[in-house]
Amino acid sequence: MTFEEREKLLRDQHKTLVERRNEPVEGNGIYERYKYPVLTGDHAPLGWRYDFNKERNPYLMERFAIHAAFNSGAIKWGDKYVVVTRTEAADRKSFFAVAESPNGIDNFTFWPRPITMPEYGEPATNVYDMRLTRHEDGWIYGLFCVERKDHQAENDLSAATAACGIARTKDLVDWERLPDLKCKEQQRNVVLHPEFVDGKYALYTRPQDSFIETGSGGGIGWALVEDITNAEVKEQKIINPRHYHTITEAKNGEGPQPIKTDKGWLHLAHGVRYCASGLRYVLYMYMTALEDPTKVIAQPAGYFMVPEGGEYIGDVLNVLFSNGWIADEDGKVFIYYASSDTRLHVATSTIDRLVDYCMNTLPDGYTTGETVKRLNRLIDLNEI
Ligand code: M1P
Repeated sequence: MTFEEREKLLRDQHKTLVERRNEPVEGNGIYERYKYPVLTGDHAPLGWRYDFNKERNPYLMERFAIHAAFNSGAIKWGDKYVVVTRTEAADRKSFFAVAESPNGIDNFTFWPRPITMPEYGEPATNVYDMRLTRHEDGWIYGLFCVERKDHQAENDLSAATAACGIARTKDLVDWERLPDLKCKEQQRNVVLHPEFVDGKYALYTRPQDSFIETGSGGGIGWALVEDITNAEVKEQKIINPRHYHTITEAKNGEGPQPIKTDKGWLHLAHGVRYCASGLRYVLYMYMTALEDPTKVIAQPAGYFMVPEGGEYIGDVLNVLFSNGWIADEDGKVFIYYASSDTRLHVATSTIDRLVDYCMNTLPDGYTTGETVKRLNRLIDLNEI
């Protein structure tokens, strides 16, 4: 194949992938999944991966591999559906990149350049999982995990620390980096609540004893912060605890920023449990009270979404993770979830359906006996 033929093939294949129409798949009444992922590493612009100069790159070989595009923050941007992806290069480093779609379900195209996130303190080894919050103070905040080498354990090559990075922007291109969240524990999955609470910034936290293990960190926490430009967790309370023998036994973490509804705040989160094949990540939902966002008012038993089919397979098997969703003014909700740390998908629902799901699905009773009672209750209803 000549250079020119190969270039044409690459460009045709890329166009076909990016412009592929997505189709909903009939689901469980709560949400619809879609046939194709909305973003993969292959969606990255060809100009990020190839040098198209024939003299410099006579074999037209890939010069920079983009391996994956997955856990993504999401925001409505004018009439566009925008995600800020965790994009992973061949060297295992993640970086943030913005992609937009005209309809939220397909035709996602990356903006011309990845985000150049300013550093704070010791340069991050890795950054990922940005949660976007359009805050009532007028800024758009991106909170994300900042991973650095754990210098207390120099000889352990996998020893790392996790902190919450904070940055804000008005245009998703230029970001002002603020100091990392100060906290006694390590932190991942920190999310900024969109409104002030008691005149303070409010954070969903996830305290953890070490880089992987939450240990004594009992679940999703809540902390108020006076100054977001010098944010410090002084007090933290657990609002959504982990439980033995449930989907959250090993850990849990807040997903995207919560959505305000007239019945309460809708939350999407992930729960993690140990099993013979490792960790299993699934998504679940809960609601908190409008007047007190720390008070859980509904939480259906078990999971909301689990990996299905090809979603099980990827770099980290058996993982669904979500850190982005968009609620349209007409009540439609676009849930961006990633599978197995490899690719990004969308599922659609509505505020009404999600509230109905949360309010009318019975909560976990924590024993087999209670589960059978719940099932019998439904069977009884169908026999009336
Ligand atoms: O590999 C699965 C997930 O592991 C981490 O999630 P958590 O903080 O809950 O342990 C994150 O690295 C996340 O990006 C990843 O998808």
